[in-house]
Amino acid sequence: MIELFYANTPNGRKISIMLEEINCPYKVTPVDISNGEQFGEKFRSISPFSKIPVITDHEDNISIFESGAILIYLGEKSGKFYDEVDRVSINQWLIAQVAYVGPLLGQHHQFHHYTPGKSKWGEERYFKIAKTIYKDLDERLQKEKFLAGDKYSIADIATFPWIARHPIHDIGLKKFKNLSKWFEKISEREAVIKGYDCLKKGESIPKP
Ligand SMILES: N[C@@H](CCC(=O)N[C@@H](CS)C(=O)NCC(=O)O)C(=O)O
Repeated sequence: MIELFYANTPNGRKISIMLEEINCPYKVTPVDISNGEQFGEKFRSISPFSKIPVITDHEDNISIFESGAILIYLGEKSGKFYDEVDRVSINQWLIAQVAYVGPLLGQHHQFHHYTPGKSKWGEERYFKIAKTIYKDLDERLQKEKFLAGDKYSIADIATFPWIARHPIHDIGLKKFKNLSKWFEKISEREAVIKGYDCLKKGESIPKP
């Protein structure tokens, strides 16, 4: 049994989607990050930077923080979506997501969506970067079916919930034909639909 410490954010959803994809029994423990629950002593003992997601694998008595490390752990444990022969490619696209795509789109959320008018510089800078990310992902998906190649992998699972925030990006996902097609294809997967709404609140994936 895996316990997932979760909030319904892109980083949280990466893991609920993966757990559904590998058909792993799991329990969701919500962490109310808008009310500071992540700073509690007990949670910090498994999450030194006070961030979700974290998992505790009660079978192996281990807790793991950082979404990329969790996806690798679950990929290795299940033998799914992290094929050994494709690992160099999967690792590149996974690390690009956790180190670049996620954090930079996150800044775009902050300046453009949550605090408009606060910093023109920040709004312009991260809007431009967000558009470049869409363009670069679109170019990659023109060449390959999925980010790491011809197979759906943890790199796609990591990137998908960030693109699912497209309505607040204000870029127009539809304009990016390949990215949009990739997004729609993944949106249709049963595990993705279930994992996206793992709190069973009726949250649905926004269409392009
Ligand atoms: N690099 C981390 C980032 C995790 C992260 O930023 N989590 C956010 C929610 S999406 C969080 O817990 N924020 C609470 C806070 O910053 O206080 C990962 O990929 O797991």
